Amino acid sequence: TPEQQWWRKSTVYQVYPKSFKDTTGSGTGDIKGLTRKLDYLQDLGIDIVWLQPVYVSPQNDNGYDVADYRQIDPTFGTMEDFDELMHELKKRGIHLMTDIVVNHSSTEHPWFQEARKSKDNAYRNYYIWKDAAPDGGPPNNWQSKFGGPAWQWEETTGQYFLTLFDKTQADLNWENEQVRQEVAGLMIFWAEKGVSGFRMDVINLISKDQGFPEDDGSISPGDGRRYYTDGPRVHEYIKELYAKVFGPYNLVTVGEMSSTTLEHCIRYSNPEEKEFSMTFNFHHLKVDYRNGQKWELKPYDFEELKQLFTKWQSGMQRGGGWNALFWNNHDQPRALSRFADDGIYRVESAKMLATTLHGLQGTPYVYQGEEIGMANPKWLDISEFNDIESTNMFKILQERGLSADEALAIIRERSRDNSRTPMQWDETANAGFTSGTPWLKVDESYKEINAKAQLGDPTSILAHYRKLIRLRKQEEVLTNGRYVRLDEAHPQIYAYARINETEILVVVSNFSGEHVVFTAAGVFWETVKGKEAELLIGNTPQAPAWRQTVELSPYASYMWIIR
Ligand code: TEU
Repeated sequence: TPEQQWWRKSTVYQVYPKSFKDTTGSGTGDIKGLTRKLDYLQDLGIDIVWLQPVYVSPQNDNGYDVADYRQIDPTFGTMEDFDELMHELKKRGIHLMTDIVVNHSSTEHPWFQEARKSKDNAYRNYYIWKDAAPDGGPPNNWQSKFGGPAWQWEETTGQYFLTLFDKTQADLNWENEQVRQEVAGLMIFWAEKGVSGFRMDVINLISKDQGFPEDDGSISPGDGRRYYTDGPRVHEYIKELYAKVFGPYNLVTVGEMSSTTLEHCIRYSNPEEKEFSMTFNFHHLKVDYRNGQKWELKPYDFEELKQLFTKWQSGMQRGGGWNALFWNNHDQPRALSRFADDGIYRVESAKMLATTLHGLQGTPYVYQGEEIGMANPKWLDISEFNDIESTNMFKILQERGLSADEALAIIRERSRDNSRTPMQWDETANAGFTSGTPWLKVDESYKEINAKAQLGDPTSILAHYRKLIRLRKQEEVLTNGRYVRLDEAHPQIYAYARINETEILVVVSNFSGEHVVFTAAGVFWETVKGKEAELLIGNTPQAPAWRQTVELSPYASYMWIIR
């Protein structure tokens, strides 16, 4: 029912706590820092905060290596700080969505510390252990997503254990009913504390083909993902979590689906399936991967981008699924630098990308800094980077024969650090993020790109996001309008409509630095010609009048509604 699905009109703000706001001078963000900034988020008008992991962790993967699922890591503060955050959020009518990372745990988790002691330890089968291959090597040729083999040798018991990510992130064995009970228990712990929902990390990887077959290299050597992505029992496991936790606590849940399919995402997010509220998929963020490989560059394919948006909008509507809409997150370079212009047309570009995304069907996610137009830092030395994936790949790319400069050029484009530079609050030292030395350099742009400079400015990127978030609540057609693509493979323009019984909403965006002309196709124009169109939001001082041909200046973007 609409009340149960309140989050279909919501906007989620993603907080990467390590880089959000530091109140202790440690150089690392903390929970108190987020609490201090809730008025800023309330002013923006967001409904849900997605707080990324703040649990006990050795921080090898910035908190996605959890060593205690029920304790706050001292780096981020205390459980009292968390309770204060909950209280302050509730006062402002803002919901909290926490991050649940249960495809794997840290090897420092007590479960793993026990499991590694002996083959008959009570916790042994919380993880995935295999004997060495006859040659003594790993059980199969699967590669980790961070580079290198996906198996680690454990000396004491003489077996390998599976690590799809970092070698200190041991995959949990979901075949083991005890593991599933533990996961339900830890989620209930946080649900009892009052969280309104969860983001579930790579949750579509939890069911592995129990034969652990050798990969045939048809995607890339040792890829292996077909043997654990959207696996045999994944929907069964999620339905179990729904029955035990999501349903009883009426939670809003989003699954991060790595390398997934439209068909599975319909099953994961159609309410009748009783699995997730919505899903993240990443296909639109691979249109600049040469040969589908993250670490091979190519200019992004604009037509492919528009086809993917169209496939997922139309497909999920037909199937009754629900998209989590996003350009940015902590694993991706900033979209402003990647798909538009972070130079002279930075402001128009940021607004254009925002309008283009927020006009679609789904729940939009705003990643910290996106709302003020933060862009990729332009670092020149590998020592400035910090992320485990980037530092691993810098070595691996050179082992593949690239020079250090060639490898660095790729890292600069693709590193997850691009989106992890500290939030730029104001023009004071370290952008007001910390009074200490930031764990990752603050980008030089903070003197002119910061929240304070935009708060009172109605022409700012921040004001544009505030307005889009409000429109989602005001305009029903943004929630239930049927999606129709309007541009026929135009090289610079993306245009679409959202149509319901009473209104037609139109979004036209110029993804280029050129002046272009959009012409609404005959059939569509037949349905709207002669009707008044009201401009809901634009990114230029004057918007062109609504007619069949519309001139667009560089990165111009308009949303009209015909009632
Ligand atoms: O990301 C999983 C995932 O899909 C990423 O590894 C993504 O494939 C890659 O970064 C893009 O090339 C989640 C978290 O968002 C990420 O921060 C963690 O590192 C990862 O899982 C392991 O927990």
